[in-house]
Amino acid sequence: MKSMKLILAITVITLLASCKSNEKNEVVIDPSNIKTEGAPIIAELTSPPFVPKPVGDRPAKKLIVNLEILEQEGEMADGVKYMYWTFGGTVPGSFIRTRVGDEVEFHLKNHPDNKLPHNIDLHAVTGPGGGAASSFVAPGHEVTFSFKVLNEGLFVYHCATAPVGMHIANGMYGLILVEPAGGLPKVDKEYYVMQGDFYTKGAYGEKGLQPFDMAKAIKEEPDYVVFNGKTGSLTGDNEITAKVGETVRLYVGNGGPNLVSSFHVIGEIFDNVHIEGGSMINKNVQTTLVPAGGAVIVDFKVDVPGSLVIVDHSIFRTFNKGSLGILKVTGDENKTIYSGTQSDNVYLPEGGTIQTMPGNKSASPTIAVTLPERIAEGKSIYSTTCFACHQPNGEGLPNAFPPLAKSDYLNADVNRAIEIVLRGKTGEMTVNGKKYNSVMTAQTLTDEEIANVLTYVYSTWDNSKKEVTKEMVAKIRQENK
Ligand code: HEC
Ligand SMILES: [Cu+2]
Repeated sequence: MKSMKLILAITVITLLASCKSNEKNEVVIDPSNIKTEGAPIIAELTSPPFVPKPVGDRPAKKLIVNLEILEQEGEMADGVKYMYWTFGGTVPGSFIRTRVGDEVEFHLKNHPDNKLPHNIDLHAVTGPGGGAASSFVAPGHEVTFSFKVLNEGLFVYHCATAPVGMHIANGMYGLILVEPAGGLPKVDKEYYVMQGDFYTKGAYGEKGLQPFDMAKAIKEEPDYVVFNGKTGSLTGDNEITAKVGETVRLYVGNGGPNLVSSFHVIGEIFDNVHIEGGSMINKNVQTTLVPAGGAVIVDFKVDVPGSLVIVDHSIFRTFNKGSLGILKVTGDENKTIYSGTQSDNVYLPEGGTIQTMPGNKSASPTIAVTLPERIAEGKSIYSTTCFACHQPNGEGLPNAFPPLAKSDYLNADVNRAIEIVLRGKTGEMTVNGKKYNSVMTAQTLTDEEIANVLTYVYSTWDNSKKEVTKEMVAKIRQENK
């Protein structure tokens, strides 16, 4: 009996010695004293926009991370190729999910086909260079280092091999999440979104393999600002989804290398934001800053159906450089929360005159000769110029932008369509039985580009397959000057 008490007393004393009190006098366990339990486990790694399963209530463990560096060509935008350097074959790199107290045994492999040495700096690591000092690895080699996970939060990792800026600019970044003991509160959907800025020799949309442009990177003038490594990574077939009534958590990182992100979801309010990925929670936030080399965790409940648009609210980046994604919410309407349009009157702040879009000149020198080439060329013009209003599949937006898909108005008169793209259009029109009265800006495109984009539009979405030539456009440009 006596000896039992003694053992108990000793245990309590040792426990207290490894704990300390915070300001509120609650006992906090020093994470460096959390013991790992059971056999080591291999970390599940995922590609964006997905994240591994939550840690839940598993104890701290020895966690083995196997990450492979791959230098590989990918597509930044339609027809725009880029040589990405990646952690795990994607930009951003594989998502790593841990909990406080884990002992991570990190295996970093540099694929033998790669040209350069690399390393990794994990912002979740307490130690020189965040691991960079111990992880420098040549092509065809593997290095191993270990660290104890001490601080909870969402952390960026990145390559830190000279020239550091260039390795990051080529896509060498990702996120590592450290959950508290017991895990983060449960939500219905979780996604991984990471912003990055890219610097190419050619202008936005210019075709072909685009080399990295160091001068633009130093001036901090990116051609592309995108989520998950490329334009369109979160639109069309790649949209992320949720159902009405579900809670959604986004793990949002910013690889930079240069720009700070004003992260915003159009049509939502963040219920909770882990500011800068740490433990402080802000509530009811519209736009949150994500520093370069930083992250945030946001969550919100989706209450009504629709397409929520994920943007960097430095808004030219969104509409002209690619930082646009969609969270598609399906389910029943709730007219109390959102009524839909109750009345629609035309309001034209600039007096309704047609303006010209400042030269978003696609410097594309490609000369399309055959019909398939012209359609392909037209498609890329469409997806950089027209899609923002007429929508990716030509479906338009009710009361704002008429559809180009199966459009009776379009198919009825090709010369009128040319005229509209050439000079813009305002005034009432009826398309497929619905009235529109808005303004389309004149598009600063060459005769050839107009011919190609219209040929593309006519050849898709059940339209009349009419072919538009640059001579037809030139004639109209001459006629109604
Ligand atoms: C800034 C938004 C915007 C952009 C960009 C835009 N349009 Fe439009 N477009 C409109 C609006 C608004 C109308 C309806 C104008 C009106 O109500 O008078 C329209 C009408 C049209 C019409 C006639 C109506 C129909 O549905 O058939 C055609 C054809 C058309 N646009 C083609 C294009 C093409 C091709 C491009 C890209 C080169 C383009 N538009 C880019 C906003 C835009
Ligand atoms: Cu590198």
